[in-house]
Amino acid sequence: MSIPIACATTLVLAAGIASAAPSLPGVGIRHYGEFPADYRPTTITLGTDGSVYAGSNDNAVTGAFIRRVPPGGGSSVLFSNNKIFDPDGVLFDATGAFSGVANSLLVACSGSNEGFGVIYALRPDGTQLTVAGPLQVLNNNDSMAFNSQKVLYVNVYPNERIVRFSGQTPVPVIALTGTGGGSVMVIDDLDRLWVTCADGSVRRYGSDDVLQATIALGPGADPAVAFCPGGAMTKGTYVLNNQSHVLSRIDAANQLVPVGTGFPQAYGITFDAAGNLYVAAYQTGEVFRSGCPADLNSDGLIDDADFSIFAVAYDILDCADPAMPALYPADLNRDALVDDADFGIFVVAYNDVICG
Ligand SMILES: [Ca+2]
Ligand SMILES: [Ca+2]
Ligand SMILES: [Ca+2]
Ligand SMILES: [Ca+2]
Repeated sequence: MSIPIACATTLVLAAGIASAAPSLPGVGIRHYGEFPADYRPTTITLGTDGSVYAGSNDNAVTGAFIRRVPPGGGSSVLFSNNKIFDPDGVLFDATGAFSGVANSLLVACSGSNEGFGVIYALRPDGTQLTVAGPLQVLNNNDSMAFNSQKVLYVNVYPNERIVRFSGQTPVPVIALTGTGGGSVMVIDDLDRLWVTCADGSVRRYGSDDVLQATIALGPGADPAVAFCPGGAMTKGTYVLNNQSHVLSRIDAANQLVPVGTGFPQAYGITFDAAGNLYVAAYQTGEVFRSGCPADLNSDGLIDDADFSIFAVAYDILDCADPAMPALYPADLNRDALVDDADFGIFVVAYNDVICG
């Protein structure tokens, strides 16, 4: 009987390795759902009910359906009733501030004419209306974000511009000339706008649209950004380096504080209101979600392998000790010590066995 059990264990471990699971020490991260392998999620956004919507970089001339991973995770389901051409950018419009339709999904796309862009809204039933464009000032627009006043900003990559809507009129407000153009954009709780650029940097602009900081990650970093409001993970703006596959928080001094490793190539990253992280892998469509902190080796199981890692760290105690494993996975309450407080958290999670 031991042979089948051993085989089953090996298969589970092999599957974990094959998916190149990311690691988020002290927080945990696990498989949550998946889009089709060829979906190429480029932006993701969360619905009020917890659905994960993704824009697709499927540039088929016939268009692509917008899909969502349902609340609680699992395989994606169709959302849009019709195919949409070049639907890279998605942003949930919970209040209907931009679309006029509560709980609608904004979709930023190329127009049917070369050099133009359009923003659609998908109603909760998946039907579609045009909200802006087609306009040259929105040329092939993609990443979108709301500020605290629910004013919409849109990245217009080919124009090397970020556009802000004044009512329904798009007005260019930030020039990204010389950066290679913007990619992923997010607005934090202070209405500061963060945009990743093709030159491998993250640029931060104040609510007055003035450049405040340029954080260079390297020419090949191809980064993505997201803002965490606090809670399950420390509040702040996070950047994923798609060359090193390291996720870092950007601290108040604009320094990168690494928090996770082994991430897949991804541009669709976001946080929910409780500070949980969602990541959609660009190449595979796999969706990861943070959580399951006692899974110290990030294999989806909570077992004796994790306890062994915990026991070693508990004996070392101080995260400043060079012997402590990198990124301190056993410091579950993130206070720089591995002690009885962490053990209390570990024991509760250990009883769950499988990351739920
Ligand atoms: Ca595209
Ligand atoms: Ca596009
Ligand atoms: Ca584990
Ligand atoms: Ca601790």
